Amino acid sequence: MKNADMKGIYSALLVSFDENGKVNEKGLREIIRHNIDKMKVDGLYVGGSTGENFMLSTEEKREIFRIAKDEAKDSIKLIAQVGSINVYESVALAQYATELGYDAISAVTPFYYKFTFQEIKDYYNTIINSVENRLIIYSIPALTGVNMSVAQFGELFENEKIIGVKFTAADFFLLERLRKAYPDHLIYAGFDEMMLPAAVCGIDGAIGSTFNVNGIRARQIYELAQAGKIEEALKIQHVTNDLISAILANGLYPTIKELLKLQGVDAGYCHRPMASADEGQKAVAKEIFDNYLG
Ligand code: NGF
Repeated sequence: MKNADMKGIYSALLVSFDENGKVNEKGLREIIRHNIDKMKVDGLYVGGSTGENFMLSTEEKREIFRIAKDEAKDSIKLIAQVGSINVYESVALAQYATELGYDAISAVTPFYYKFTFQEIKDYYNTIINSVENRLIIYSIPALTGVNMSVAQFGELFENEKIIGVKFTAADFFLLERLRKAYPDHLIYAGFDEMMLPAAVCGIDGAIGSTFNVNGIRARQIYELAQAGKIEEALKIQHVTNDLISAILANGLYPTIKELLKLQGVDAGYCHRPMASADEGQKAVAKEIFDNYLG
């Protein structure tokens, strides 16, 4: 397969902010080190939903790309999510990430306005044709409202620099159809709680928020599924989903940040308007940690 170097388990990187919403560089570096040294991920997806990216200024996005590359260097793969409904911002960020040496860029489907498929295609070709790099489509219909068909993915893949998709959806029929139609394109699972069924469909890797704290189990599920050991993989998916259910019920990103703090990582605050964990959520996070991660 082309681009096989990009296969694997990627944490969707969390970002540590201070109380005023500024990037906490020391904390961000600690989160990156935790992912590399403890979670043993193959790569990081920088600037995604988990990075609270869509609440940030262009300068802050650049700062995060710079810090992540500086901390990780070439030890793991790095994907920069540059998508924005301002395509000129996306181009500038794609150019910056490419200059920094990112292994690939990714862009969320443009959202909020109901863009036509031709507009979406123009967006992706404009971004990737502005750089010497490769691009992974970020498809997350539940948050963007953008649903693309097998044929439309194929039209985007006509550009050889568009090498795959981060598939954050529960539509396993579509996932199977994409796998069959485009065996040479990368497909990453985006929902951590559905990694096993996605792995059975033949994904090339996964990108997830919960891997920041549960990366070891994520790899086990992926590798066991690839080895055909589905029952063993399912047992680990069950524990993983007990953990993910508890995290989701307590608030996704605030809880993952608290779980990192319980391991000595300065994961900081969430970026307003997203609220950080209150005392009740912190207490529940401690229980979650003791039950599943301690
Ligand atoms: O957080 C979301 C939003 N999805 C992530 C992941 O797809 C996000 C997923 O890991 C991501 O990769 C990014 O930061 O851009 C979920 O948090 C997890 O499966 C729990 O539902 O839906």
